[in-house]
Amino acid sequence: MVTEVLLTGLIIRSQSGFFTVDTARGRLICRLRGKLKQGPVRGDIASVGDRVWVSLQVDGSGAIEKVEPRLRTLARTAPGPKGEYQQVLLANPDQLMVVFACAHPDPHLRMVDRFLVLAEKQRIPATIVANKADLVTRQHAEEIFGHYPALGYPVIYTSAHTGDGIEQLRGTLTGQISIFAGPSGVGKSSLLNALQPGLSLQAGEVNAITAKGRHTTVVRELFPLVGGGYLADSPGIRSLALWDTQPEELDGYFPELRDLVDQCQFNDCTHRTEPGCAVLQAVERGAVNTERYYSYIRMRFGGDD
Ligand SMILES: Nc1nc2c(ncn2[C@@H]2O[C@H](COP(=O)(O)OP(=O)(O)OP(=O)(O)O)[C@@H](O)[C@H]2O)c(=O)[nH]1
Ligand SMILES: [Mg+2]
Ligand SMILES: [Zn+2]
Repeated sequence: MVTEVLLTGLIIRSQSGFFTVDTARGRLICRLRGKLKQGPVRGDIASVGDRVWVSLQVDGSGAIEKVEPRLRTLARTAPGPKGEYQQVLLANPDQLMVVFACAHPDPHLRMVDRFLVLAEKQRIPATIVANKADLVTRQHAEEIFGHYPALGYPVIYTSAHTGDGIEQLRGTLTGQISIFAGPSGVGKSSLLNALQPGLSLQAGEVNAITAKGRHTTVVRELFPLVGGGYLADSPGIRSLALWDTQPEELDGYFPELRDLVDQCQFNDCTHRTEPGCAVLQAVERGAVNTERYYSYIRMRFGGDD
């Protein structure tokens, strides 16, 4: 009887059914064992960021025998032919780096807040990267992003051009599995390159795929960082729909509202016109940021972003 040698590893690349797995014995190109594909498939079985067990094959490749349960998942639930399907954007991210530019393009705070809600929903810690800080004064940048740290979202002001803030960014990324997400043109790939020259060339291979006419981002590759940890780039996202979020859930995804809503006079309060609304009172006395309040209302009741 042959005892199989099993290695643990991390999927760092996925392409057309082939997975590159980082193991203690180097990188292995692996395929998924057929047995893993049996049964009803409700989502991606293996994806970049998954921790897996791999058996060595005689030809030097590997076979993925087992996928560890995910600690967290950056995913979207999409309607599919056989019901809902969980499309994994990145498995096991430690943090979501929400990248926006201080200018060019001007930051769209409703969109920043959508990313933060997505992070809250999936229980992924989020940090805001305010890039292109060279284009505005620090005071102006802080007028835009200054209210976020108090909500639990650190802000790192960076410039991929001058190098400002890059060391701080590097410190936050080291040892973690992180992903850059944000609109197009804000400098995600430039930051990657500023952090580790050469990476952004490869990052050009990252694809956006189209599902049901909407663009979404699937991470195809995690880049190992020299100081430890991994970083994923992603193509710019034009709009961020929160497919499977119920309006009432939103209260829980705004840290500054979470505890307030219980104090509203009516327990079905919509926080728009009701008397005795603790949220409106907090907005009036300046305890809740007006922009954040409007983001909440837009997300809950719709309206143009
Ligand atoms: N002034 C200034 N320009 C920057 C900075 N970072 C990036 N840029 C410029 O902004 C443009 C877009 O940069 P990218 O790195 O391609 O932006 P991206 O976020 O990767 O865009 P997508 O891949 O389309 O999502 C390029 O012309 C960069 O040179 C910065 O810190 N300051
Ligand atoms: Mg890019
Ligand atoms: Zn209320």
